[in-house]
This record gives sequence, structure tokens and C-alpha cells, in this order.
Amino acid sequence: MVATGGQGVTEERGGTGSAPPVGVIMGSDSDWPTMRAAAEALAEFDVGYEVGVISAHRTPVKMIDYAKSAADRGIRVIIAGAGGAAALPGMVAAATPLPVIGVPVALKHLDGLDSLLSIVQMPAGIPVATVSIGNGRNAGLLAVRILAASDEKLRNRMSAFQTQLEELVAQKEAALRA
Ligand code: RP5
Repeated sequence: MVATGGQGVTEERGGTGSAPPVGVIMGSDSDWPTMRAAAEALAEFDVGYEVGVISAHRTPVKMIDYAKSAADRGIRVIIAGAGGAAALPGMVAAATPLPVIGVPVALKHLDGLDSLLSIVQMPAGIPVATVSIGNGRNAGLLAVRILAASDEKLRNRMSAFQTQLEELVAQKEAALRA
């Protein structure tokens, strides 16, 4: 798999010989500034991931190969980001039984609304869990939650993270009142 950070090399964290639990894929390397936040969220929870550039339109065979082989390789959740005519998340979801999280990437025109609608308007039977435009971080956190549903340790870490959010809001409220 794939290029990150301009290094043109595979990046995997937490892998144990088989694929890591999360595949982070995107239609173009130009999506990486958005998708990086997903990878960073996974890293915060020490969840292993791989990163790939796979285009539904430019590399359709690679896309199908990836989707068809992901579960057998050990991937458990796929995060797919794309912009414009954003077919990647839906097409990958069509070719894998794994949960797919779609990230609408905002391009220069239309502010990502085109990407959002392309990803979210899936036909019945093929769900894509779509996060808000540009919200790679929530995609990463949702992948953590999906894995945490069957992993008590990870679930406890997510609960602790949520407690931190509550504390942060309380601190900000206190600062407003000071
Ligand atoms: C989409 O086209 C990609 O996901 C990207 O958001 C957009 C533009 O790609 P580039 O022309 O920057 O490679 O398929």
C-alpha cells in the first residue's frame, strides 16, 4: 500500500504481519491534508492503519482488488476519502462486507457539497457511514469506536477520551465565567 507524507512508501502501524485493522484510502494524494486527521486519530488510540491512494475513476481495477481482498488481509474498517465525483467510498462498500466510513473532501469549487452528496446518497443495501465535509478526524474516531465495540480495552480508552472532552468544555466554561 501507499504513499504518505510524500515519501512514496507504505506506512503501517501496529501491524502484526497481517494487515492492520484500518485501511485509510483516498482518491488522490491531494486528499491527504484532509485524510491525515483520520490517521492521526487512529494513532492517538494506537490503532494500526495503512494508507493508500486508490481512485475509483483512475485506478478502478486497483480499487476492486483492494476492496475484495481487504477483509482477508485483516482489515476490519475502511476509511475512504474523495472529492468531487466522489465514487470511491460507495464503490469500495459495494465490493467489501467491511464497514466503510466516507470522508467528503472539499475541492476548490462547490465547497465539498458535491463530495458529500456523492458519498452519502447510497442506494439501500450498501451503507457508507459518512462524516461531515472535511472531517477526517471524526472518521478516525468512528473507526476506533467500531473496533472498540468488540475490544473492551479500546472502549475504555474511548470513554476516557470522552471524559477529557467533557473536562475541556468545563474548563472553557469556567474561563468564560472568570
Ligand atoms: C477525486 O478527485 C480525488 O479524491 C480528489 O479529491 C479529486 C481531485 O484529484 P486530483 O486531481 O487532485 O488528483 O477523485
